[in-house]
Amino acid sequence: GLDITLPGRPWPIGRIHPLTQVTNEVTAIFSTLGFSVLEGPEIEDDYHNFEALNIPEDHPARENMQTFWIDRPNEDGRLDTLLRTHTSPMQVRYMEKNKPPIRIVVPGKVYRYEATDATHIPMFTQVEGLVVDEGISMAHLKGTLMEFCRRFFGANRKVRFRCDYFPFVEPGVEVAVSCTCGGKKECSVCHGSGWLEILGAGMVHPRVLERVGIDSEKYTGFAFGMGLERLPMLRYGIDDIRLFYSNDTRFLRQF
Ligand code: TYR
Repeated sequence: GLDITLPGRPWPIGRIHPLTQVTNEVTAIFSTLGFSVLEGPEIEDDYHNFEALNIPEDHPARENMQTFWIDRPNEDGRLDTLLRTHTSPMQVRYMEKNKPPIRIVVPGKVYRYEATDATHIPMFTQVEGLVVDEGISMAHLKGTLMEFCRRFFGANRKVRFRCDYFPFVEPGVEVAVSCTCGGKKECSVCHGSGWLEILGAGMVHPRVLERVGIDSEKYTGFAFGMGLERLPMLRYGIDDIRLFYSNDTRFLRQF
């Protein structure tokens, strides 16, 4: 007979990966601020990843971006194809095809040839942002990024702007948010500094604009690039970046 009191069989259901959740959350915040969301290629060329971003062949900034080159020489016998080391090449690709006003965010994977440890992995995720229009100033950069931090982390965190250097911006800044521990030595998230760096940013260098044919006398812009893994690490106190890529369901189930 049919026993209608038998419980149903449970279906194993998946869930959304914490990094996908954070990507969606970040892009949703920027959408409400008027940004469009798009993606770009992970296989890039030297021109878009470096040259057009004001990082010429012998520039020391290349050393900070240990590159995975693809073993396929161009007509000149030189290696030209690589796995993008940051999402910034999408600034160039977008500006090649679109003229101001520009307001975009670009999430995606990036690759660096580095030894693996609790805070470094050879593939990680960034979100790039770019705004170009008439009259864009550092005040727009600050206001936009402060508002992002407020919405993502809540109103109780402090936000710190400090000078930093990136060849494709001038001036350049680094943004950090205060750690919830208040700066305890034994904190596994900030290691006692009380601050967590989440992104690099700055006013787009006039040379970057000119190279894509945008008049840098008429238009100015700001850009930023944030490390996406850092956001949930800071928010939840996750102390090992490798957890995001090891597919341990005991970890993933918690989000
Ligand atoms: N691309 C930089 C990096 O990966 C981050 C960055 C992005 C800095 C945009 C400034 C900027 O305008 O380190």
